[in-house]
This record gives sequence, structure tokens and C-alpha cells, in this order.
Amino acid sequence: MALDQETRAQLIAAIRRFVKERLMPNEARVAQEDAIPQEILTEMRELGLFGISIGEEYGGLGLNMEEEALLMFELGRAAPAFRSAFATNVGIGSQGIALDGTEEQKARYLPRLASGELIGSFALTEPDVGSDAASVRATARREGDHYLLNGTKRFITNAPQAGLFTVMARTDPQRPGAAGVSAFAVEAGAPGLTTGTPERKMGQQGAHICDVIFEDCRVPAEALIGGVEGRGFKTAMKVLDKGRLHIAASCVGLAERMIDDMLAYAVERRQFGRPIAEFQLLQAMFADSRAEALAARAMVLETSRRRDAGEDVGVEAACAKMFASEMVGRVADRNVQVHGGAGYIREYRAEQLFRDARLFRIYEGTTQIQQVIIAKAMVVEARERAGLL
Ligand code: COS
Repeated sequence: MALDQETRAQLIAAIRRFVKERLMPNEARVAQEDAIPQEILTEMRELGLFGISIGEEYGGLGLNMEEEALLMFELGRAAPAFRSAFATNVGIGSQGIALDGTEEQKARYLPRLASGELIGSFALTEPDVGSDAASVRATARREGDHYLLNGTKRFITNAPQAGLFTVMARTDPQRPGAAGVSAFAVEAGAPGLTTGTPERKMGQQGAHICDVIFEDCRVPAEALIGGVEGRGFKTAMKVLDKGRLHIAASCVGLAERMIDDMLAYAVERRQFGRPIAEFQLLQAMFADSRAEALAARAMVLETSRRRDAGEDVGVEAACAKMFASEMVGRVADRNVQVHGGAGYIREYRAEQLFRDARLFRIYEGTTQIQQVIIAKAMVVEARERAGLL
């Protein structure tokens, strides 16, 4: 259900203040310490950020996609590690259960995910399975009223902190592709589940990823999401369709912030006797960035509204994710360029945000995977129009 205009405006204003007063001043500290301070995590919980997308009946804010995008335009302005702290609970770590879980699974997990008491994590990627998500090798073998999970998941965001994993594993070894995959809600304490050492990453310090290892990990049969085998791949794809809009919105926020940063620097910095903002070669970078960020914002809002209206927007979400993540990469690069030598120096944020932004083109489906999704649908539509299907 959509919020009334006044509540929506108040919420956005509160988030804007939080980003400006609490998140942005702590960016350097978070990058340095590779951790988000506890007091900020507490404030995020109090603001309801962990439950943005979870229904009010489960204690969340129950925002629709358009509202979630509007919030992410604001939250995306801060260094992306902050987003990562709550975003798995908003997206990939909760939506498998929210979209396809049984009533019992929803009642058991969604309230604690919404409050941030429980951190949710999405375990699809494996050492040998990344873009080809239907080839999941991890297995889940039914034994009486339990499943035994075996396999390794890789680069799993928030796994070191997670209390709950949505795990994609193959329940039917006879079926090699998507149809043999099922999704499970696995609690962190399950016997046989361990997590690896957090990886050292290019950017986004403060957000953590590591392996999740299953060795004869015993989970009750009720952990099967939706209670039906063979639906895990589709669950994962639906989760990612929504996740890609969320990522695109975050890219818009970060791009808009970096545009502000580059202008703030350019109106102060003087060369050849005047502010560098007056030079047309730099102005071209400002204008291109502004137009591209606006285009991405419009794509996200249009697609979010259509999703809220019940349309299947898988292709449009892929378009938005592809365009917005590539766009934020270009803006991050221009931001460094406008800052000149200072753009390469850690003390200025341009360098950090450049590294942070690089991930957007990779996770929740690379740009190349978005291209595959978009073009595949276009060919099917063309065949239909030509009467070839
Ligand atoms: N929503 C619902 N169902 C979907 C779907 C979607 N978005 N996309 C595919 N499916 C269904 C298909 O309809 C098909 O169902 P049927 O067998 O009943 O017809 C089934 O899932 C298999 O689909 P498809 O044949 O298209 O699967 P592919 O193996 O060709 O894979 C891509 C498709 C490449 C799109 C998929 O593997 C993918 O998204 N990979 C990237 C994964 C990713 O983002 N990883 C990042 C790490 S997770 S943070």
C-alpha cells in the first residue's frame, strides 16, 4: 500500500537528514575500520531501514517499490557500505521468503528481519557457478524429515553477520538445470554450516563477504521455501528482478551525490585565474553526468511504478540495473577527473567512491547478464510478432 504524500515526504526528509548528518560524516571512519559503528546500526534499526520492503503485518514499513526507490535515492548518496548493512534484509536476504515462503516461514523470520535483529543473506553464487545460476552444484538430499546440505557458496554478502541464509541447492540431481534447484531458509546455527574468512575487497570496506560452507548440514524439511521442491531458481530470479531495481536506485543516489561533490569542488578550485567550473571541458562532464543520472532516475521510477501496478518488469529492471550501474561508473570516473590530483588522494572521497561504485556493475547480475536477459526477451518478442512461435 502506498504512503500518503505527507508521510512519504516526512520519511524522505528524515532519511535525507540521517544520510547527511550521520552517514556521510562517518564514511572515512567506516572505510578505515572496515566496520559500521554499532550506534549507526542501532539508528538504522530505529528508522526501520531493515524492514523497508517487509509488510506492516510483519513489523516492516511495507513500502511499495516506488517508495523504496525514493528512499534509496537518498540512502544511495552515502558510501555504499552503509546500504549494504541493511540492504540484504530489504532485498535478496528476505524476499525469497516474502515472495514464495509459507505462512509459517514468513511469521517465523520476517518480523526479525524487519527489525534488523536477524541479518538475512542470499547464498546463490558458488566457486564454479556465478552468472550461470541454474547450474547450482550445492546439493540438498532429503532424509526423512530433514535435508542434508552439501556444497560451498562464495562471495556471500553479509554472511559473517547473517542469522539466516536463503540457500539455493539442488534437490534433484537427475535434473541438471533450473528445475532441479530448490531454495531453503537455513539458520546460522545449523549443524554443519560454517562461514569462511571475510574477503579483502577493492572497495566498500565496512560491508563483508565470505564463503558459506555446508558439510552434511542438517536442516528440517520445513526449511524448504514454499514447501515445494524445484522452485528455487525461479524464487532466486524473482528476488533478483526486484533487487536489480533496488541496486539501480542506489546507483542513482550515489551518482547524484558525486555530481554535487564534483560541482562543490569545481566552483572553489581555481586555475588559470578562475574557478575550474567555468571551463567548458569540465562543464561537458557536469552536463553529461546530470543528464545520465536523470535518465537512470526516470527509468527506476517508471519501472518501479509498473511493478507496483502488477506488471512483469524483469526486462525493464535489467535495463535499469544495466544503465544505472554503468552510469554511476562513468560519473565516479568523472568525479575523480574533476578533482584532478586530489581525486587520487584518499582524504578526498572521490577515490573511495570510485572504488566503491565498481561493484554495482558486477553483483546481482553483471552488465553482460543484464544484456543477455534483455536481448533474449527481445528476440522472443520478435519471433512472436513474426508468428514464428
Ligand atoms: N522470474 C521468474 N521466472 C524466471 C525468471 C524470472 N525473472 N527468469 C527465468 N525464469 C524461469 C524461466 O521461465 C524458466 O522456467 P521454465 O523452465 O518453467 O520455462 C526457468 O526459470 C529457467 O529460465 P532460463 O532458461 O531463462 O534460465 P537460464 O539458465 O537461461 O538463465 C539467466 C537465465 C542468465 C537470466 C540467469 O541464470 C541469471 O540471472 N544469472 C545471473 C545470476 C546473478 O544475478 N548472479 C549474481 C549473484 S546473486 S547476488
